[in-house]
Amino acid sequence: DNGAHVPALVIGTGYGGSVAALRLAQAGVDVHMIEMGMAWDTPGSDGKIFCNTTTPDYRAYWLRTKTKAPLSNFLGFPIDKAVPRYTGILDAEEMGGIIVYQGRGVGGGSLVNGGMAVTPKRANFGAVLPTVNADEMYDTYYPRANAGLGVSLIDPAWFESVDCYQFSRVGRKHAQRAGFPFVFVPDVYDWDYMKQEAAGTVPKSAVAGEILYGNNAGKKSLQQTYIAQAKATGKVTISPLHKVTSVSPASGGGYTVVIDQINTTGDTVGTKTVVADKVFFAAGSVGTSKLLVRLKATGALPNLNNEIGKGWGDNGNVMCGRANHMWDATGKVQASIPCGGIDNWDAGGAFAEVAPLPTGIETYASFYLSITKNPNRAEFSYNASTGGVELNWQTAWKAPSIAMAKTIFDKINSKEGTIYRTDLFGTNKIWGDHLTYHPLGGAVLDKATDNYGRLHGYTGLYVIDGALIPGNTSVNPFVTITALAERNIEKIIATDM
Ligand code: FAE
Repeated sequence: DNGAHVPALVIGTGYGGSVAALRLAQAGVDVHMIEMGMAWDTPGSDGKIFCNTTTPDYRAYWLRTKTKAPLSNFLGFPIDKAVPRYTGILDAEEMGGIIVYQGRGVGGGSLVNGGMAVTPKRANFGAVLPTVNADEMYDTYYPRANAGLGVSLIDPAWFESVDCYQFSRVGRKHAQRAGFPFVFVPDVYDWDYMKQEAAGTVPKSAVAGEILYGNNAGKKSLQQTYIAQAKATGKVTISPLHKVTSVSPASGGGYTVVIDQINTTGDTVGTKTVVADKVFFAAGSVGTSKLLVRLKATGALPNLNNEIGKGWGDNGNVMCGRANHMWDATGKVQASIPCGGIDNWDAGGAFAEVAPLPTGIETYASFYLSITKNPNRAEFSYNASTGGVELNWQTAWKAPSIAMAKTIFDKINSKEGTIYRTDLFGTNKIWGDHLTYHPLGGAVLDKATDNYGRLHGYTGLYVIDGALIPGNTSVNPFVTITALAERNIEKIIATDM
């Protein structure tokens, strides 16, 4: 409420924010979470909370009048269509040289993502978070994060037989014939539920292609895990459709936090001011970076250091499709949850997820999201004339990612006698090099903050989300974001609360 004084305020309800809220509440601290997106707990007129990937409606996009699907074209036809402007679930945020996809709502990215829950190989961890003790992470915090998130593996026997993973078995065959290891990728999807979907005994979600705009069943988003546990403590309050616009030192100690309340068309309908003893920035890599860069530049938090806004990367994301021969059909029905990847990280700098193309028709296409060791890093800066925060990433900076992904797919194509699809990202365009699903960095651990996320320059301000991670995790990022948050909040509770 306007004028309230709260012990701990968390900006954002994604992975970092949910971990912070749960652990603070368990330690007896009252927590208020502020979330600009919707609660996503009420069905629409079709009886469903979320819309399907193939039929995006008002619920699909964050304040857009036209959809912005990651795959823009199919067989020569543009896919995007008009939708009413609404505080929908997926934000396709255009940052100049890159579109950054992010989840909006209580649960953040966990609402829209594929649920792929991957712990980096131990040998690669030193490059991911060089100042963090790897023993502690692999002995304590990765296991804690995996347990908290509800991570598990597909039943390998079921994988071999079920129609909806034919695309993945074809992906495995092609990988292995070209000499690459295929690895199963753990997920937070409830695999027993998916078995029942495939058997036709429960309402279908993944098997009906739900992903990107939310899953109506089966996926354990943060709403079902960390946030459910946090609410059960009775010490956590969540305010959806509230957006933090300012944080600055309060005269009597603590921080004044200014919050806009918005409606479902994105208009501000009220402004509230609260004072918080501690503030946790968990607005995601882009959200946290944009806030901090603006607050430093405009004099609200002038003592933040010069590392603010730096060290941003795209986790090397790049997409492509391959056209298979007619004898390598990938299946009309494809589960929207990927379950396998091609690991060429050490030799070629690429880890490629075998991804579904849940179109409902046979496409004879194999589709991949590669995570690559792209070394390029961008920086956020404040534009005083527009009042906006910009990111200097350039599309051409994806060139190393394409070269790394080609170490896998050129070899597969030459072995199979196949070619790349050129119709998925435009006309005559092979590479989806215009986007990322995995924004990381902007307030890097041990640079903008100390080694536990305490922001330099201000006591009681913390970063606890993907902004801490310097641009790459070698695999999908949310398990690492969660594990790092578990590590940091434990230290913060022990020493600062
Ligand atoms: P995040 O989850 O983005 O949460 C930040 C929250 O803060 C959001 O709910 C925002 O609405 C909210 N917010 C922002 N600004 C404000 C403000 N000013 N005031 C109030 N609230 C605000 O942050 N990762 C994987 O590991 N495996 C996958 O399979 C995977 N698939 C993905 C698929 C898609 C389509 C997308 C978009 C992402 C995917 N990711 C995946 C990435 C993953 O979801 C992402 O790394 C995490 O969600 C980031 O967690 P954070 O806690 O940093």
